[in-house]
Amino acid sequence: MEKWRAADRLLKFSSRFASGTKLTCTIINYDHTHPLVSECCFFPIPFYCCKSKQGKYFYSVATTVHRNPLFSIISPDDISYFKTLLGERGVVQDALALDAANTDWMGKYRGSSKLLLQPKNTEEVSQILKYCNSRCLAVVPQGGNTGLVGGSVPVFDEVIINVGLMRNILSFDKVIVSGVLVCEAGCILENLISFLDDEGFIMPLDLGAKGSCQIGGNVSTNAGGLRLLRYGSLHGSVLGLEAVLANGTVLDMLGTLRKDNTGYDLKHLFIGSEGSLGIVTKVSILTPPKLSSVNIAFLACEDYTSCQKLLLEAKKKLGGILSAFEFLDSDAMSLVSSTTFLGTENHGQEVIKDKHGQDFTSIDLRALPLEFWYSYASGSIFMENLEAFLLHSVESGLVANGVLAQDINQASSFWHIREGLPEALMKAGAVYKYDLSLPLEKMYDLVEEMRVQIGPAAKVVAYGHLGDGNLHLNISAPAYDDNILAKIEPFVYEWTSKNRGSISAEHGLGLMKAAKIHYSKSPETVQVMASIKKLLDPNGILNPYKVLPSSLLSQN
Ligand code: FAD
Ligand code: 2HG
Ligand code: ZN
Repeated sequence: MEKWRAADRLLKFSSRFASGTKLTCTIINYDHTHPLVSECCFFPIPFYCCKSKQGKYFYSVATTVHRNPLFSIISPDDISYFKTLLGERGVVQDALALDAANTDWMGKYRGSSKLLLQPKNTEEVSQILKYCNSRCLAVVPQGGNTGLVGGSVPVFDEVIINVGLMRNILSFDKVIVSGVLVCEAGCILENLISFLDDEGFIMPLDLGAKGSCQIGGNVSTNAGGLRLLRYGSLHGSVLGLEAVLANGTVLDMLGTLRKDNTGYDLKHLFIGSEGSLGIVTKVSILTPPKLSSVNIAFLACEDYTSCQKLLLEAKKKLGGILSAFEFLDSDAMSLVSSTTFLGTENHGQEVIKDKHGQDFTSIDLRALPLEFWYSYASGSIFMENLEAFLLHSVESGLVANGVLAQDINQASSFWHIREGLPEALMKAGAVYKYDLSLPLEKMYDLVEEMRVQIGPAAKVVAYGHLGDGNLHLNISAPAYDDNILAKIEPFVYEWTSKNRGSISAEHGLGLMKAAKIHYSKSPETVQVMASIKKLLDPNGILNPYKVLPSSLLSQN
């Protein structure tokens, strides 16, 4: 078939490398059809934090956190007030539901809140916060509870506020300003993706937790995900939002304009502030048109340097049509292979055959140690570009092996491998997660140094959004262990800081890294952040102990 000419040749060339491949990579061109990740809900949760006389200690945090004594304890009168305001349905005290809401996705962070509130509209959010502020009741805004830094669950007894019942799509303008979606903050990302798909558009944001996370949570974490390379961060695509401040004031910044330079653009304060400045209640977001077709390739490279060069080549040759360039290393691949079903018929073996009848059964994806992924939009002309690019990459030795998806099922199964990693790590035991931005040329040095630093006590697994310079460094051990943690921290933060990286590329600081912010931000910058926090939330009731060091906020 003419269409697969280059793929056949790719296979032919790559078969020379099949046995000795050290690293693998994936190239993808695929945007809206990968599988729904329903497993991103709650898991049976082990109990990993404990109380000491000094306060609460988290194995993954390495700091002891004290309850702020200025915060009130919830009383029966408070419950009565909330029932009058929200009705019985909006006031959740059921033990099972509270257990789930108190525990984060990883089962690492656990609070002891006695109350979960579910407002139905902005006015109710406003009334809740006004009341909590007057009573000095601390609150934690919660979305889909898929955050990975302990930001979405209470530390002690904070009231949990979840806007999940606020899930209406308010408008979608595909005529006047093409692609502006306005919705309530509780909309599940996956539902927005489906809605837009029917309209011929896509969300500029996609991530493995899409089945559970809410757009309000995405905005509040400034989530990055799998499409940032092409569509940029939410600071670019969020056109406006509505947020409620700690004292109940509703800030209407729900613009839908592409351009608006009237004064300070305050919405940006709420994008990525992790619920520490206000509760996001509505969002307007610019969505791009759906791509006419998508292609995905899963490629193998001999080493990290080749992967890095491949990315640079891809950016140069495929430019704006490249949608994603993801990678995983050999330890990540063997982990996901051992815990995730990687079928056989879905990986292209039957479809991609070269002229001599050789097929991909001789290049079993499960045996490939390191994967990179990237995607780009295409009509047939683009497919030709991709094939030409792959062929050139094979001939120049950057790509050692690989496969192009032949249909949506194969593309889905490629994504399934990449998106299955966080869950595979959870299943493997205790995991220390680091989400770092690093200069590309240094990125894998850290992984290798970490392996030396830790020795055989734990497995160092690396993957991430290579196209965005974002490494997900995961250290997997049979159980949480202070000795392991002492080998990781502060080493990982110091290394990142020394190389002018960021200790939080996309997950935020949450509880895990609130006290570590100085590794990535200057003292003066952190001080201004603390001033903004104090201005907008003088009693500090919004998501306490998170984002900024508590020591700074308690100062006058
Ligand atoms: P939650 O986890 O509930 O909350 C996260 C933070 O936002 C908390 O601090 C919370 O207080 C605050 N918050 C939530 N809702 C609101 C609101 N309405 N107003 C104010 N504050 C609020 N992240 C990425 O960036 N890229 C990825 O590729 C990615 N992949 C993931 C894959 C998996 C399998 C999992 C489990 C997580 C992944 N994440 C990723 C992390 C997480 O999913 C994102 O941070 C997501 O945006 C969180 O949304 P959520 O609704 O679950 O928010
Ligand atoms: C991803 O890219 C998420 O899959 C999770 O951001 C990263 O598991 C992680 O460390
Ligand atoms: Zn990520």
